[in-house]
Amino acid sequence: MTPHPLDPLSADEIRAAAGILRRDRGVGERWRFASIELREPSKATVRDFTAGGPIRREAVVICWNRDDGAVYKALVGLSDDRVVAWDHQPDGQPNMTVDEYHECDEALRADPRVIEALAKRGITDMARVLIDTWAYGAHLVPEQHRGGRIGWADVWYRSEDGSSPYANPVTGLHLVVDLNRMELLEVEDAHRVDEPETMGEYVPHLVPGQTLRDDVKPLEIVQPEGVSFTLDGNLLRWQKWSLRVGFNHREGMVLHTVGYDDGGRTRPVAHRLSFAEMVVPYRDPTTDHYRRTAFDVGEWGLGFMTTSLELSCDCLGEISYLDAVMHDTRGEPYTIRNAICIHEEDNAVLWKHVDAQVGAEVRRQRRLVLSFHVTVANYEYLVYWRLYQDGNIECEVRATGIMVTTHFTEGNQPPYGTLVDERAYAPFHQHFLVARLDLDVDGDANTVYATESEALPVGPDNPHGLALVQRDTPLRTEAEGRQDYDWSTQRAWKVVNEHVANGLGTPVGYKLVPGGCFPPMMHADSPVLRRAQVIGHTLWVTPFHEDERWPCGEFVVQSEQDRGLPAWTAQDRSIEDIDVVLWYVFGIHHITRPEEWPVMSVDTVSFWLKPTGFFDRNPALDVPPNQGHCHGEHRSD
Ligand SMILES: [Cu+2]
Repeated sequence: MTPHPLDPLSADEIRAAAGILRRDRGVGERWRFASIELREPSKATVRDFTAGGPIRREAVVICWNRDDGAVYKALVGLSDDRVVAWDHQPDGQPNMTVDEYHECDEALRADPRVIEALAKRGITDMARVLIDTWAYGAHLVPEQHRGGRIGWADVWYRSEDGSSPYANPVTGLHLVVDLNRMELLEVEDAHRVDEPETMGEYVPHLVPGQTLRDDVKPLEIVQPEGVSFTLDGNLLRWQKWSLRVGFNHREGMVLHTVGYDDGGRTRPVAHRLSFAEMVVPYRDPTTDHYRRTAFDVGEWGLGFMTTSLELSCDCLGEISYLDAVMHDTRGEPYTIRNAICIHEEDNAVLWKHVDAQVGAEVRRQRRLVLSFHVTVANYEYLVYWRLYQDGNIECEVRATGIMVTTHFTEGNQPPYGTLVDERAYAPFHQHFLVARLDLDVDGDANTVYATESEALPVGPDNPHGLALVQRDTPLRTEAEGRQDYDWSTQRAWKVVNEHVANGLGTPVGYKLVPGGCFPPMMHADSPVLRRAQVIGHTLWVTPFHEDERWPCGEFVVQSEQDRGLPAWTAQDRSIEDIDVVLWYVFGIHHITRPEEWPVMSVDTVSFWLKPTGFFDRNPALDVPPNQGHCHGEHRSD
């Protein structure tokens, strides 16, 4: 493999970054490392890099001292073994960590007050109890604990060993904990509900009377001559596409330098594609749920939450995997085996026409899929980026896992969810995902246009009222860049390079075709919306700035207000003919269903990036026919 400046940090580099801070900044035993990641090289460095050239490696580290709560952000020079910057962060709580989650569960299960509260409910086997710690907004932290690193927790229990904890919520019992001292601060024993007879198990031997279907025959994917892509380190090439695969603790998989080969020249499409935030507000104001707003990217990190993928289960066929290197709060690296799956899929027909003389001319569509899966407590998110032979890029997210449920007493079902089991409802909630799309369409001087259809009024030129025209409106400033989906005009957004024309003489572009967008449906003064103003619009556009990465702010744990997009865009900078970043908000408005219990089949949403005048004609004309009779010349009659 050829090293590249965009390669994620190795285990040795992570260890070195932590070691340099321990040595030079007195980072001791009572400290935790929240994150250690590559400081990505500038665009110019990436553009000018040639294989074998010198590489300067730097790590960005967030760490804090548990004794006084002081948070620091460091830039560590790995190439020259020194601390380049060491900045105190007075108003930030770092991301939640895996170590805290486990330590908190253990500490609270051993606490006499928790044991007592559970005993009152008839639960005495503490080995079957799971305590799920959540972060929350500053406005919800009890007054007397403000300023600390505070979590709140739900309690769940397994009815037998190996059964699902999420099958059995301990309704009405919540804990507030100081995460730096690992100390229980409050036991909120709000109310008790007599346990209903629910069935929340999904593992076959735990489902009463479960027999599995016996009519599912094997379906295998075979590629006898191997795959059509190559992977050199993190450089991936497939069907004229090329890109670099990155990975970090917060965004999980990142796609860098996505380009398409056009007549021997790699034309840039995107500099960087990733998920920059996910906001999941539960829309249930009752005691059990009013704190439940997750920021799965900013609080927990899609990288930290990534799980290993298994052949023939998660991905079918000829698979290449990439591992990911993460770290614990002591700065010790560990490897997530098979974190990213790369493979080709057949996707039915690409194009087809049947002509009376020639017969059928058909091409199969093939796509290259890069995916990773995360598990955040009860929920799974499966992320798929797909490249197509005709220049399309599709980003799909599937949500699965186990819904949060709560029990209620007969006749008292809250209206904020759906009945899914006996006296058990699953609260409504929303999953807002923010895709950060740093597009570079044939270079970085781009302008975004809102592109909309307009039906013209009836008139002499339009006697039947049929005339439809397309209006393209340039978005010139950040204020204009705040856009909402409009069903009535089929609004989409086109990223155009005015300096490059296609063979037809029109400027080249890529269109963001929206999908899965929905409004926040939240009062303007809602403290949740104040922390996540990004969800107030479908699209935001900013001029590229390397420090502008997190739409709800760098530190979202216990945040009061959004210090990301609303703060940056308040400058109302020009976004015309410049290196632009698109922030696309989509996701799932999750109105829960009985069929999603006790385990939820995937709920799928996606959006597309489609070449729009980027090519002169269909770039997939040259896709060869499959063997078989899908090609006119093979006609037998
Ligand atoms: Cu959901």
